[in-house]
Amino acid sequence: MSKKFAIIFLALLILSVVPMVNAQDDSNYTIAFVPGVNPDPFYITMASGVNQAASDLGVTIIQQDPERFDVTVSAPIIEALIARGDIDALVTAPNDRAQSIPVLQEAYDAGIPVITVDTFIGDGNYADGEVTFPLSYIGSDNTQGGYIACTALADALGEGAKIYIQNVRPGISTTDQREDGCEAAAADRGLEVVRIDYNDNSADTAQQQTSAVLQANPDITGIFATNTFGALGAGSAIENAGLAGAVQVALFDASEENIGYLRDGTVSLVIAQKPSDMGYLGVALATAYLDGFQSLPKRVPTGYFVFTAENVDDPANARFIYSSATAEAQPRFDSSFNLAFVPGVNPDPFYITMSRGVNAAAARYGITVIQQDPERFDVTVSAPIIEALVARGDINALVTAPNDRAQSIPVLQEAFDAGIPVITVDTFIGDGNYLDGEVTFPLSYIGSDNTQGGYIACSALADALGEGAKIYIQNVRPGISTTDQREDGCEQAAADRGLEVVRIDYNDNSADTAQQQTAAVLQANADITGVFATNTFGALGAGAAIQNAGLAGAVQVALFDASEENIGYLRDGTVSLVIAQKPADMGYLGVIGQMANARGVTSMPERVPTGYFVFTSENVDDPANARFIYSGN
Ligand code: T6T
Repeated sequence: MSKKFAIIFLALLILSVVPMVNAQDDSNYTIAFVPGVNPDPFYITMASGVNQAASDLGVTIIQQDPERFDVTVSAPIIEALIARGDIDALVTAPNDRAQSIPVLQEAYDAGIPVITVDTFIGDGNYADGEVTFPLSYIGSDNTQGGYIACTALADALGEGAKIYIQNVRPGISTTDQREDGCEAAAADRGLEVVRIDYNDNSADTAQQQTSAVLQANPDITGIFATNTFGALGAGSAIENAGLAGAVQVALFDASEENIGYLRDGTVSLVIAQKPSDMGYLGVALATAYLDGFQSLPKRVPTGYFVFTAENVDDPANARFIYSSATAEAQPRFDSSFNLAFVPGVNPDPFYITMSRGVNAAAARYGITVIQQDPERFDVTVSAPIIEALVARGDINALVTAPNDRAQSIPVLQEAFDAGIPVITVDTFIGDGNYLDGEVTFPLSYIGSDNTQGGYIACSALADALGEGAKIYIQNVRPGISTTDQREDGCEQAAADRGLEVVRIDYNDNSADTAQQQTAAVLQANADITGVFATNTFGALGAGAAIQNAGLAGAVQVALFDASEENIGYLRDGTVSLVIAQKPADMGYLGVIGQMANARGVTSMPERVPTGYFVFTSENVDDPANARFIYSGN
């Protein structure tokens, strides 16, 4: 790297190590938590997660409980919270997917960000569905839950069996979907759903309804109860009718009573949701948003544990049983918790910015960050660094950007095998699908959708240049997950829009090399009118080459990464587009994921896409967008 580039990056590196102002100083946020109803073991357990996250992150919770699962009860509670004027965010389980919209819209319009937990409003698709103002919907995949329950009944009863569904009330997103899931399983497995009753969330009503139906239909051999209260009532009815074992029963929600029905043989299956995870992640993501790190996943599915007679007494599974009292928060983490952070390389404005997010989240938790920077984006440099960290024996978690999707696997496996949970940020290993892909041991992959990023860049070139234009791609090195995908995305856009990719060069992450290559290609191919550079260093070199050749404006250039230099090229007209990733968000959410995991949360999403901001000459000087320019402070 030339002296000029080195000085620039060194300056940025120095800025980044300036001690972070503890994010907690001026932001002990007040977060309102409004469950669906209480007392309810499900929401009582959720509150344990809410309170633990609040303690870990240093925020204040105001919990207000509706006494009935009813929007006419919860709406006034939320309106009163809005009227207080001191609520920074709202975490709530809306009682009705349609009727709860107005009051939550009111909160949003009052400047209170909303996260829904357990239930959702609209169609639950907050990315581009009926309702999009909530930040995230964190909860079970309830259709899947109903399907699991009634598949289990089918396994026990066989095709042709007759079953009965005990549900709550139409309009509740969760129990509506459980009913749908059960009916889908019944259709797939040849069960007949004889009747569905709605108990309005009353165990007494559920018991009376179930007794009457079993009396009137002795050929019903299976029952599915879609939530705690229906389960409580159905279980009592089965017990009172002396039908334990004669009727197979699948219950939703692992309250202590429902677990008791499993232990005494009254029911055969209890599906546990993870309400504590919902609560913890709801508060953690709300805090991230309020801290300015706003790339929250619009949907966080929180998974299940399925209890049977065989596994109900295993102590390892006790943590999935709902509690009848909200647990006291465990003591906060402290500086003895060592989180290792290994960027892809430094100095690099992208990773310098990422460390800002890492340090902000770590300051909230009061933990220690041990940052070790590879001096080259190269696994032969980063692997020994990670090995040395593993050898220390005191690293509790690792957040890193692997340099190579294949060659970085062994050292990260070594960390995992040593008991160090791994989260990858920016880049991934294997195919990046940590749920059921080539490599699944990392907890999560948090980073841009890079294929989309490359597509955006070269679609913009196509918009400016038109069909038939010839373009050049400045890339880094094959094997880097992110830049490989950006190249793929650009080539897809070129194919869709009739651009010709004349040449692709690889600069090995050197701005000097990128500059020499770009200058040579532009000299040899006067008909190239578009350039796409896939990362900071390629952008820096390509921009310099365009400037030196006096081609600013004559050649359309799309750059990845919003370093100060690349923004400068946009401002002086050298380039036409700069795509900003959100590295600080990646860093912050990487720490959240690790600390949630350390608290026993098992629902961190395996994939968290962090989005983009696309700079053009029209929006680059808007102060509201300055936060997307890479900087260490
Ligand atoms: O099943 C849970 C929850 O998921 C549902 O939305 C409402 O009922 C419960 O709270 C259990 O009572």
